[in-house]
Amino acid sequence: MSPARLRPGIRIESAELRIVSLPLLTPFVISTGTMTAKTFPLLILKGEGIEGVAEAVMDPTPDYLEETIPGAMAFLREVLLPQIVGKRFASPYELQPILSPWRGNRMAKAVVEMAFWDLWAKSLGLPLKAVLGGTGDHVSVGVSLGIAPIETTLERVSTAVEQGYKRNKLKIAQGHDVRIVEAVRAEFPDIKLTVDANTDYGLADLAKLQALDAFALDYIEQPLAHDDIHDHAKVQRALKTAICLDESIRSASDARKALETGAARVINIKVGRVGGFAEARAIHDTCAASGVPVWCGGMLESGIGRAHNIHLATLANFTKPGDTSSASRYFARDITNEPLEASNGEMPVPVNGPGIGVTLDRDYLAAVTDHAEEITA
Ligand code: OSB
Ligand code: MG
Repeated sequence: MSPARLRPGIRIESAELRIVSLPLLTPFVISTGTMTAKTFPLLILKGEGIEGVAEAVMDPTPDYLEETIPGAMAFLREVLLPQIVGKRFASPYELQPILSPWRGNRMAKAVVEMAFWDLWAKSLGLPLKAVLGGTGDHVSVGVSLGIAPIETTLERVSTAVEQGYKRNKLKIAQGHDVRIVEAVRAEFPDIKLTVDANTDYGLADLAKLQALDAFALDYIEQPLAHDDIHDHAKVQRALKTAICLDESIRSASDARKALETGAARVINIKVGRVGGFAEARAIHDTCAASGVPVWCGGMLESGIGRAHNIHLATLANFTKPGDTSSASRYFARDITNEPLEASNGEMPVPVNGPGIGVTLDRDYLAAVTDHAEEITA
């Protein structure tokens, strides 16, 4: 028997690449800017009569990290997808020789790798969590609350607490930090509370960050620059509160450096930011080996990206509540047929079929697609 018959793999016949735009119910404000719509590339890999789906998390402009949708679309269309369409892969790991030689562009690589994980799990008839090595039917989630006036923030926290969310994360920025945290803590003395600065501070702001030590925060997320680890270690040494790194962690090697230098005591894992599930799991394992908890971040994804996040968050060391709250907090209507709604702070793992366990609402997808193309062999 030829090796091809022993491990036939999946031949990728074609790739459908779209740009989708979903209006947000409420503008989402963070230190780097305001989002009024969620615009994202959607990739559908087709082979053996099955479809694997994933969404990419780069922004239209380089706001969160360096990648952009126009750059990613060109890289996917002209470089990555022509390298995989028409070829066979027996597992997602066989994509690595194609993906890893290219510098950076982790979000673009991730969307290809994630769509193939979904395709592969479906070909095996297994839920994505099973091939990733996760267990359980629910994951704990909290909310991420954009920058808003104090009264609005207090109302939003109150709603999230009533709904049973397991943690409230307040977006902060220069001039919008201690007062808002103080007001929320005064009204909610016992809730699990965190802040996310999305890189708005510098070493010169140490006193402002130290002032946050008074509010029993679970962690302060990404206070310093998106590409910094070294200075976070300096700040962490001067704080009681744990630092959680988001933007700064692009790989397992970054996570190792952050843990070795003491730059963080918690890590936020976003599968898109780190280039896919293989790297996300490597970071998870690196942190687990050091006794450092992780949690699953979010990028206001549609039901497709949320489903990927939820399956990932079933891995054992995701011990802190993630950001994958109910889709209905962001969108009037989602592109998936299955509603992804948390109840009492627990998000059910979607299991409508193998793979990611959600299916595309093709009619609504057509209505919210700005651009669509097909890459064939
Ligand atoms: O830093 O976690 C972040 C959204 C856009 C860009 C960066 C971040 C976020 C969130 C979103 O906090 C959380 C969610 O998906 O609900
Ligand atoms: Mg963050």
